[in-house]
Formats: sequence, C-alpha cells, structure tokens
Amino acid sequence: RCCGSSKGSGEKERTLGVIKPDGFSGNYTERIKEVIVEYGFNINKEMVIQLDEELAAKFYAEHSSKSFFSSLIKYMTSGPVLVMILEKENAVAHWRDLIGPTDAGKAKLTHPQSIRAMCGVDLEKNCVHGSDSHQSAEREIAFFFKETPSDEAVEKHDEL
Ligand code: IDP
Repeated sequence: RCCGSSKGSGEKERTLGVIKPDGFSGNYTERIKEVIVEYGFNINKEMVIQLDEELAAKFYAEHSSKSFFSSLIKYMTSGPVLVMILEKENAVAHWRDLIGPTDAGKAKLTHPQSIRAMCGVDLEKNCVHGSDSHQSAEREIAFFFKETPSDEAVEKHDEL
C-alpha cells in the first residue's frame, strides 16, 4: 500500500444505505437494522425523509436517460425512505454483498440470504440502496447529510 499510512486493518469506511419506500412501508426496517448490526456495521447517522421528484431525480441523475427513469422516480417518491450512513472496514463492498443483486426476483434464487431477497420484489422494487463505490458513497453521504466539520469551518471563517 502507498505511503506507509495506517490504511488496512481496522480502518473504517463509510457507505450510504437507504431503505426504499417498499422496505420502509413494509415494516422491514427493524429486521434490516438487525442484519446491519449483526454484520458489524455502525449506523453513524440516520434520517427518515420523503423525497420529492427533484431530489429523487438528482440522486439518480446517472439514470436520467434510461427508459425506467420516470418509473424509478415515481417509486422512490411513493413514500418515506430511511437513509443511513453505515460504517465499518470495507463498508461499500460489504454492504453491496449483503443487499445482493439489483433484481430482487433473481436475488431470491441466486442470493437467498441477501436483504433484497428478503424484502425486495423485482428489478425496480428492490427494497434497499447501497453506494457502488467509495467515491459515490462520499458523494451520496454529502447529498443527504450536512457534514459538521466543514460546516464549522465555514462558520468560523465567516466569523473572522
Ligand atoms: P443498484 O441499485 O443495484 O446499484 P442501479 O443499476 O444503479 O442498481 O439502478 C438503480 C435503481 O434503479 C435500482 O436499484 C432499481 O430500483 C432501479 N432499476 C435499475 N434497473 C432497472 C430496470 O431495468 N428497470 C426498472 N428499474 C430499474
């Protein structure tokens, strides 16, 4: 590894986990949180939020040209979601493993232990979200949560 830093064993990573409207309204939240804790994640911050079309479209901007986009936005705005910052070593990859493949219908066959197999329905209504890389995780966390240290830095700067 580069630079002799302390990277490696014990170093925490963050990812964004979202319990989507079907999971939240289907009362899967407690079960999913049990799994999260069981697998050693720390839930750093959490927030229940009702997305409007604008926020949902921004969050899924990379899919804006896809045929399923409008349906996806309708789904994501159909009820409240629970957004969480999940932290552990290798959090991004571990959370993606735990939620399973995008298509919840297929997940039931190929990854029966996954969260999407447990509470998802199909390729769209798949119950949970997980960031797909370290970079998207940090971007998505910043999208939903104000990061206190930089806020403080800005306020301090303003006071001077
Ligand atoms: P991911 O959530 O597993 O990373 P992405 O390809 O980033 O999958 O897609 C984002 C979300 O869009 C999926 O979780 C799912 O809800 C929805 N989605 C993806 N592909 C399709 C599709 O082909 N039809 C309908 N919905 C889809």
